[in-house]
Amino acid sequence: MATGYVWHELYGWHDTGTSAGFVYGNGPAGLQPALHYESPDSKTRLHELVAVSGVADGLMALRPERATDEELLLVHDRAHLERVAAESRLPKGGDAGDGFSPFGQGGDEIARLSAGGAIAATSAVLEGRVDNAYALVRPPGHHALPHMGMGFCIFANVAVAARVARARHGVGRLAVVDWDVHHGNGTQAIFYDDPDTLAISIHQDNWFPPDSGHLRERGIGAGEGTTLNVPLPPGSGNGAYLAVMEQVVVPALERFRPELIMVACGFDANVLDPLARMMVTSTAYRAMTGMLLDTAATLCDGRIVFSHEGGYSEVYVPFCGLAVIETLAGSKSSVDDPFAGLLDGIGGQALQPHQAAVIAEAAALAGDVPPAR
Ligand code: 3YP
Ligand code: ZN
Repeated sequence: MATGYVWHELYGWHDTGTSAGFVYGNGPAGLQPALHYESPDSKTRLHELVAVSGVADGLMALRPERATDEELLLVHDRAHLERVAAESRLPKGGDAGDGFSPFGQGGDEIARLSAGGAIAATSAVLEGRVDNAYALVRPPGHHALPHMGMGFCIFANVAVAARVARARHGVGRLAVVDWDVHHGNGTQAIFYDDPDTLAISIHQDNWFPPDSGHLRERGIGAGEGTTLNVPLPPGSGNGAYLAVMEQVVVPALERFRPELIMVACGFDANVLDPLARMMVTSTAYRAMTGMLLDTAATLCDGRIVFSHEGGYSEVYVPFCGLAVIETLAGSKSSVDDPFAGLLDGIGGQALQPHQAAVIAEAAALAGDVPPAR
């Protein structure tokens, strides 16, 4: 068998247009339009590096299909679907809800293809056609809420695929590990009262969305204890992220014993990212992936699915992504990360005391994750 890999050319054609970074441009107001931060480059260049490195030769290409109404309605309400569809027919497209989530004409179909990519990867893993899978999808999904898109996200790719896994493949307990640098608020909200979904998010403390992703947000009702947030201080690097994996994520997974692990795999905690202030390099992304693979092997027959989220350094995301995909495939290409030699050694990469304090608090909460019965 092999590692499944989802890509579609239309992911690179999702049109976020021009913006002043992430706010809409407005010349007279002083907001000179530039390329939107969520541009194709970090994703197309990762896809091209996967090909050029030869890693693609060992992967099983999975072709996505557009998520259907039936699939999207497992998470979203009909009004959201109708609004996106209507704006997607306009000559210049529209916005999925919060003013931070633009799309061009036809954006509905591309967003459906993105959710469909997460579904294709998940189905291939659950049907045993591949060992594990990476869905290099765009637009991202982890901020999207049932009634609206948010933070560059239109549909909740991972949550939709999770619900499809339940509905179609009989998956019961599943875990989502979100290491995008922003809080996975959409995933959290969707599964907040669900005792069968463990939603873990590691993110930069109180960045986006504002006032979201605190340690105290732990789920509600029957879902109490199945939401776990790790809000790291800005400046956290490889040492902090590896400590989170060791002390929080892996122990929480071992208690919860999911039948499937899904990873909301953003790369915007990387040291060169313009939309966050963390310092992770490909070295830690490789190690974190290895830890999750080992955990999946122990807990759930290796069933693990990665779905791409944010990450905006067009030069560095490809090397971080390659490290993850190589690890999934159990191989190492001849292409080395040329930045790691320098960036692994910069000041602050080791775990700092103020980071360890937050991690210790989260580790205590991980000890309260409801164990599998
Ligand atoms: C959305 C608007 C300001 C920050 C931006 C974050 C998008 C992202 O990468 N989310 O994971
Ligand atoms: Zn992000």
